[in-house]
Amino acid sequence: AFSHHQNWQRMWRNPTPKPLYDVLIVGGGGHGLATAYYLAKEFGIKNVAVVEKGWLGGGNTARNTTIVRSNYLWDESARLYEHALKLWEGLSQDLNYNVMFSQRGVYNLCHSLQDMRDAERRASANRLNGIDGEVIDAKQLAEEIPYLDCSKNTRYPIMGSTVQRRGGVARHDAVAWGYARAADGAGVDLLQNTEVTGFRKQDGAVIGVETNKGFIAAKRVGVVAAGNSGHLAKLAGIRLPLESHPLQALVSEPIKPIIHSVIMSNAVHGYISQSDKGDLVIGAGIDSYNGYGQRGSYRTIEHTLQAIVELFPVLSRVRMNRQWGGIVDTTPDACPIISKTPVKNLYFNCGWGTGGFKATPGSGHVFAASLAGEEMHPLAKPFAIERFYSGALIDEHGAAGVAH
Ligand code: FAD
Ligand code: PYC
Repeated sequence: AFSHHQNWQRMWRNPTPKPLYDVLIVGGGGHGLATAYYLAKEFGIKNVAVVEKGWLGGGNTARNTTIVRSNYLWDESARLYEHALKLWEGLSQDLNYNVMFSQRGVYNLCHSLQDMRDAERRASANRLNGIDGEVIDAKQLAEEIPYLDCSKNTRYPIMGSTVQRRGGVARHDAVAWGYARAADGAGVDLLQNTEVTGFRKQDGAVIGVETNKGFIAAKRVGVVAAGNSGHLAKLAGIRLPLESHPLQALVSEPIKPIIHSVIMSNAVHGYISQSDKGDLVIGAGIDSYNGYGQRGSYRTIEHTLQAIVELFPVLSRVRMNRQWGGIVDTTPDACPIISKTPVKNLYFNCGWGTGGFKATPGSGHVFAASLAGEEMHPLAKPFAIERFYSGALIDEHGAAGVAH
């Protein structure tokens, strides 16, 4: 069957590391690759390497459920995620790679009067920031999502929902591959199977990284390692307010199109969309313990599926095909850290927790700008580590897709 699949071109080179880079990115997930791409493309810094301990896009980028939206409550985060959403809207063209961004709408269901009040507040805050947001009642919801149980006979009856119609889903692997190919084309070295094991410092500044393949010197180092960020910070002699938790997802056998949007409920605690292939893509909350194993516990799977069947009783007989986990790095205020550190020339971009896929283009763009200049990008400034000392936290627990 594959006999005619010959002479395929490599998507990117497999280069030998140079002795010195202007910028070295630790972590070849979507955020790291996007950072490298924008450094080369927009900020003219082409002597860049991405160092990845495994394969490109094999971390949370490959493990997430691909929900993209920008309906965050507070100005700081709404602006950052909206910056990302605008980049999503032109990303396939920009990368010349189909990332299958599908703006099919994201619904956040309300099951109580307080949910409805919170929904009104968030949608209003979104609109004040120029972000689309609506609140609809259960009658309209039932018309828009016919198989959703909007009856009064459920344990937690649905009263209404927010909807961000520009939200949706994308193809996660394609995002990593598209950025990787474009970064490589712009001259970035993508160094796979290269694990950072330490940071070399001189006079309080980082001067490069120790890896399983030897030392690589760099003028600036940006760490974008998601669930492993706390560990890397420790190697650099820094403590970050991060906890690493498993977050699971699962997909069903493929079925005919039945769910045309993304539906999330923080009350019954589950969310669902349907991939173009027909699989139902399902998830819920983090596993509560800390850990680095990329799997989770059965209790969480059972809880998740209870929630999905509560929302869509019609799915009760659908069989699940696969389940997996990623390791998410959560912060006390459910917001990322995009920051310089006490070590000169060492930057961290982490703490995206359960919700960083949607931010991939925006995170990469603002991080690249910050690494290229002396000042952090204005959209990144509120997310500095200093907020945990000053108390200027940005509490986005309410807008986080999954509770943690
Ligand atoms: P990653 O893709 O994890 O990349 C980090 C990379 O760093 C990895 O490839 C890792 O191998 C590498 N690395 C680590 N340590 C080292 C080292 N020492 N040396 C070299 N390389 C190293 N977000 C959403 O917005 N929407 C969703 O629907 C959503 N669903 C999710 C569902 C699940 C099950 C999970 C686990 C996460 C979900 N997320 C979602 C969160 C999202 O996946 C992440 O926030 C985002 O993908 C983080 O991207 P990243 O590039 O920073 O991390
Ligand atoms: O942040 O929207 C989100 C999300 C959904 C599922 C996991 N994270």
